[in-house]
Amino acid sequence: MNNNVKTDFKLYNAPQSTCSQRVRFALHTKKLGFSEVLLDLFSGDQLKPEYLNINPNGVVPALDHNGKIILDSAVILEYLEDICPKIFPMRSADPVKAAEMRTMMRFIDEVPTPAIRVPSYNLAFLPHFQSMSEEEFQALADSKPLRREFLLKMGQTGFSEIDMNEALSRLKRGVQRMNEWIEHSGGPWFQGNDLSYADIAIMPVIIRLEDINLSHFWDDFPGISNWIELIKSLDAFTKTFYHGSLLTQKYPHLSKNKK
Ligand SMILES: N[C@@H](CCC(=O)N[C@@H](CS)C(=O)NCC(=O)O)C(=O)O
Repeated sequence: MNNNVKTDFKLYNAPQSTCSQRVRFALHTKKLGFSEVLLDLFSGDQLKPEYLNINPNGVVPALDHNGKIILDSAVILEYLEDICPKIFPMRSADPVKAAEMRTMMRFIDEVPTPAIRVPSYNLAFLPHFQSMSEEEFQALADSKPLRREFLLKMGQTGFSEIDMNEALSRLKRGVQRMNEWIEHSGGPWFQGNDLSYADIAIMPVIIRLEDINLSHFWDDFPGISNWIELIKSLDAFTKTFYHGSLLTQKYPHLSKNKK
């Protein structure tokens, strides 16, 4: 711990939220103690006025550091590096390498991260949305500052096969790009020998793919299997993915889809 940093961190997050998992992982890796406020996304805690005061986007995570609110998981990761650069650095001091890492993170947030929401929502939330009246569903969509159109596109019948195939194609492109990064750097991580925030940014997407039985996406990429084994061996991983953090642990009916 950097002696100048007071460890008063409060993380508003949700166990299965992939964006929250990024931040929990980084906090654990840097050994920054934190308290948690767990939100139930299913029952809409993220849309309550008291939380919207903290994060007007109505999504998790949000980090409260000594009363200062930091929003957006990718921003929070780099914030942690800025305030605590000495313990387990995960961003290179070389500006070119740091820029390369940020380019990877932009790609991750552009392509695979939004795509993983499509199968996740169809699997986890559809039965709940189907049980709502049309008015209730419209009201729920209207209450979401960031995801109104996403929810309306999904509708109460779920994302169409076209939408699902599009998402799966984006996820496959994410996996392919990840493989290129590992091959280009020589691995085991995206930038070589050191774990970076780019690895952390995609990690929850990969774990989700594995959880929903799509790990065959990297059958031809041993570098990715090795990357997964390595990340899972870290203490921060076990702490981040405590029981209940996987979608199939929260919604046991999904495990039936598992081979
Ligand atoms: N860009 C934001 C996205 C956050 C986000 O989408 N969070 C999801 C969980 S991973 C959420 O809170 N969803 C609640 C909802 O859609 O109502 C970040 O990375 O922090």
